Amino acid sequence: MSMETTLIIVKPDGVQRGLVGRIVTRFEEKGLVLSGMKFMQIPKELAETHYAPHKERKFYPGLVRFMTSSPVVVLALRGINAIAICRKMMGATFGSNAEPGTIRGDFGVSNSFNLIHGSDSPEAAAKELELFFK
Ligand code: IDP
Ligand code: MG
Repeated sequence: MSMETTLIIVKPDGVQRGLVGRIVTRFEEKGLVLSGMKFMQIPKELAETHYAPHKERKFYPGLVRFMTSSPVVVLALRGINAIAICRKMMGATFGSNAEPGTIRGDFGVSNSFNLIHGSDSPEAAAKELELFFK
């Protein structure tokens, strides 16, 4: 177990649906420390770089279009095991099968519009934090 910082994005659907406060509250109540937060519209090039590991996937163009379509809220959250804790709190990728009690499980059924992004490893977190919080 180690002290980690992870990158979370409340995606365009989460902002449009007015879920930013409730999502941020869950992380704050868990005890993670908010160490960065900004409201922004992601430029196309940044979205492409952020999702570069999925470049060859069929859903990639649509994912980049979605992530750049309207503003998001980007968070840096710090705590012991923050990366795994946040992934657990987000729930499975697809809203349609995410467990109740998780963010994706409680607030949506869509598979592509799934409210939230969270870094999935220390390497990804370092890369993503550098991209969004230079
Ligand atoms: P994750 O967000 O749970 O880490 P990834 O597999 O890294 O899931 O996929 C990144 C994002 O791409 C997902 O959050 C979702 O928005 C989108 N995505 C993943 N798989 C599909 C798919 O099969 N169809 C449509 N969108 C997808
Ligand atoms: Mg991922």
